[in-house]
Amino acid sequence: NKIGVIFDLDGVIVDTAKYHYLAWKELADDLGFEFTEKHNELLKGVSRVRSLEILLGIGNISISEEKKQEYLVSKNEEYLGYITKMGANEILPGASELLDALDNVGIKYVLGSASKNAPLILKQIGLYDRFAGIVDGNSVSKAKPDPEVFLIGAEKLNLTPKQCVVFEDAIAGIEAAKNANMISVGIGDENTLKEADYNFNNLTEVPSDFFEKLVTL
Ligand code: B16
Ligand code: MG
Repeated sequence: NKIGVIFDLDGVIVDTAKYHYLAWKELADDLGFEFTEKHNELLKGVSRVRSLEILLGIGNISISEEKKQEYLVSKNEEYLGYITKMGANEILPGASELLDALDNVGIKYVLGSASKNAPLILKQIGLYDRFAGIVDGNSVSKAKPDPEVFLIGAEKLNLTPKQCVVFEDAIAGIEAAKNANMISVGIGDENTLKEADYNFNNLTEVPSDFFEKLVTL
């Protein structure tokens, strides 16, 4: 009985949601409507294209496909301005320690993120080489809650879905893990992520014998 781990990126390893927020807010400002941090919650774990659609819905704005493409590019350029300034100090509490613990017991892990910028972010924070594989927004055709991203992750781990443990902060991500038939761990508010098999407020709370216990289940 072997297990492997699939980590979501934003909200689990780093908090890039705050940079997504700033970049989307810039666009909303230009378009002349208010975009709050509460609105931003709706974009967590959701693809870039879908995020734009939700944002435009909030502003009650309809625009051409061409304009949409333009906004997707400008938002990402703005976002990259923040991302390229990131460093290892932005790794969320408990993440490095958890990866160390997995390395020590020989449990492999891959990334399963909706972000097309995931490789860049991992390089910025110095964790890129640690992962056995990276599945990001460039490698999937269907967004979470579709299980595709995690199923490709299982292939990279050479494991069956039931042997995979997914760490996620978004409802759509927990749903995707369930749809993939994997063990799901919700990181963040327990009430929001109540569908998860296990819940922790953050990675520092994951007990040191967590994986050991899973293997013997
Ligand atoms: P990008 P995750 C997701 O990352 C973010 O939570 C979501 O807000 C974002 O829209 C999505 O990545 C796409 O990001 O614009 O960089 O391709 O949580 O799946 O790691
Ligand atoms: Mg996330």
